Amino acid sequence: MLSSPAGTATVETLDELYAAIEPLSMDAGWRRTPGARASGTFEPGRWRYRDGHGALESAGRLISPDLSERRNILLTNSGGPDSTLVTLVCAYQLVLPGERARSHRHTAGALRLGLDVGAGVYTIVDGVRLDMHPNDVVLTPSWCWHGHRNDGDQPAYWLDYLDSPFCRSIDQYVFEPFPGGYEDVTETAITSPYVYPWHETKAALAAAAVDPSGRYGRCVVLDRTPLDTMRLSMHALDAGTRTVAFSTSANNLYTAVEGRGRSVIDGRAFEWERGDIVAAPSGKSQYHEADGDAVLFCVSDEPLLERIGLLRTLSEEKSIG
Ligand code: 1HN
Repeated sequence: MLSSPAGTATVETLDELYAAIEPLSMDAGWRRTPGARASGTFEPGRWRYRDGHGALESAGRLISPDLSERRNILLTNSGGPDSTLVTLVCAYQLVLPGERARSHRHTAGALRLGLDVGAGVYTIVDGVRLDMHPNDVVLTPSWCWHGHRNDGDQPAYWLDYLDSPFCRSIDQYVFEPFPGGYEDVTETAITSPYVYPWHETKAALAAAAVDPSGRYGRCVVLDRTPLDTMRLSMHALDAGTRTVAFSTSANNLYTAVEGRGRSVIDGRAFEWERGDIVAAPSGKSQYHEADGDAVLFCVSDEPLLERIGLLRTLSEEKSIG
């Protein structure tokens, strides 16, 4: 027989029951409205590179990576202050000429897209120097050591994408500083499974056929080194293209790499140009319009949802309830 020292079996009213179980860190399930914690708290949004660039110019005068680990500006959403979408966070980062940002590693997987990056800018991943150029995508998969350096004479601006909000949500965000702070370069890679150079992506886009669903333009998936949590793809939209609207349970971050246009997310139009980010939260309808020839980079949490059996893609007519 279980005994009930706190008197939970003997109370006479519901209020007494609530009072009796509260100090036990328990609550009555029926006090919560069914569905009240359903998803849908993340807002569609758009962040401008010119705003991120301006903030980083100021940050460049006010803070150094020695003090801050990283000089970055996070793109936040009212759905969660530390994330851009529920599983993903995006940030603009600046490394000034001559600067280095310490090496560290974390369980979160990360990648970068070069924006304004001159010569002599690189990330050191597990001792390997990976040079970054504009529009290159450079991976630092989960638990790889990584630090950044700018040996050139131009400020380097890029975008970071991480799955850290997902890792935190399942209590799996572990962070470790590199012993001594700075990892030495032991090897310089000409090519690397972690780098998608823009000249290769551009050539692949030029050769790609328009996807028959009309949702993605001419699409190239960057999957030489597939990540467990993020799917990366580049989408070339020829001038005047309007993609076919769809909604998906995946969370999608679109970055304008080239050109101008707009994305319509859940009926809201967000204009974009190079370096701008548009966030399409799970379940929201989405399509894009390109004014001139344009390229969009998409970072999606599709592989994560696929693995747990929750990836659903719906056409425009239906919506995810
Ligand atoms: C991080 O480690 C980097 O290593 C960039 O460059 C952005 C945003 C949130 C958490 C960790 C980097 C980050 C980050």
